[in-house]
Amino acid sequence: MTEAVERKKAKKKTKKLLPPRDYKVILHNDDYTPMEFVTWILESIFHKNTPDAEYIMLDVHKKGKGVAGVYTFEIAEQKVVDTLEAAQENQFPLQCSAEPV
Ligand code: TYC
Repeated sequence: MTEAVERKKAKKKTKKLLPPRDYKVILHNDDYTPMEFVTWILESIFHKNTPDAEYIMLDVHKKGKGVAGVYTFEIAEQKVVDTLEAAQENQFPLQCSAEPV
């Protein structure tokens, strides 16, 4: 076996560490979820004050979707679950998702 092949075989594979990625939590518009409920979700789950919550809700209503907040993967995932659970409990079709920034 050539020296080059030996070295390649022996070389320890080191996993490249990438910086942690942030995730946007996206709220999606629909025709049935009440505006007050979306505002309440933004206040209670995303810790927005009332004017910010109302602004984001109206932006989603007008544009189809919008960012509720930016978090680490685990926190973003939990916010999506909490939002979908609250919507289901209240029988609203509100949709929420997460995507990398
Ligand atoms: N479009 C809804 C209505 O008119 C309000 C709404 C806003 C629904 C934002 C979902 O993510 C949403 N009642």
